[in-house]
Amino acid sequence: MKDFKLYAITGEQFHPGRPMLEVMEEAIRGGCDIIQLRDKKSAKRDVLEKAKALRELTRRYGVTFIVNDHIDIALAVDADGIHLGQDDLPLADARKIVGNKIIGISTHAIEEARQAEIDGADYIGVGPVFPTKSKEDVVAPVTTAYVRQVAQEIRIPFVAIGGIKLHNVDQVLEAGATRICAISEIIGSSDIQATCRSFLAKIQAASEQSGSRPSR
Ligand code: TZP
Ligand code: MG
Repeated sequence: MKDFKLYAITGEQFHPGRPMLEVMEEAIRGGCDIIQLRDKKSAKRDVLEKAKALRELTRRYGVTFIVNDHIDIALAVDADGIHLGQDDLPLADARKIVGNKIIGISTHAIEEARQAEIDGADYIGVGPVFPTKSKEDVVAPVTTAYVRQVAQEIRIPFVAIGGIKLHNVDQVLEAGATRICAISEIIGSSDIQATCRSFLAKIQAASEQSGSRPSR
């Protein structure tokens, strides 16, 4: 898959009165290079319409587009991939349906990360790193200790998620994350582009730091 640095997920509760498409375009203009449609509330046909619109937007900007949960919608709009949780369709079965599209898997413990890697996930989500209100039935925070463990052991791309804000992202980067995902901090921002650029500057600075550290 095309690599990425900053991952934004939709969450319309964070921008009341502002159209989702406009908000996600701001995130892209700020430098987000992967976008996920995550909508647990709307009727399926409405999710489909949003997916069509986001597909058009992301294609225009050359940004990767992922659909959460709905494999059929991902196929219908020719999204680049799907994102699945531990309780969704198993990866091996999803792979039979989506072929070589991207499959991302949420993980909350190293055993889940190892399994996702063995099963052929294209990337994994690692979180929630910190407490978050953006997800219902969320598991306890995995802390930066889990981020560190994944960074040391897992070879496929991973993205840290959950409660990540500009004020705490440095801890996540210090633990070894090189890709960051956020919902509320990005799309709930009054200046989405500036927030994205600040995240990217921190990601870039951390990568230069780790590159200049003498290797043992
Ligand atoms: N999966 C793990 S935490 C989370 C998801 C979808 C929510 C992240 O949202 P926020 O607002 O960045 O904490
Ligand atoms: Mg799911």
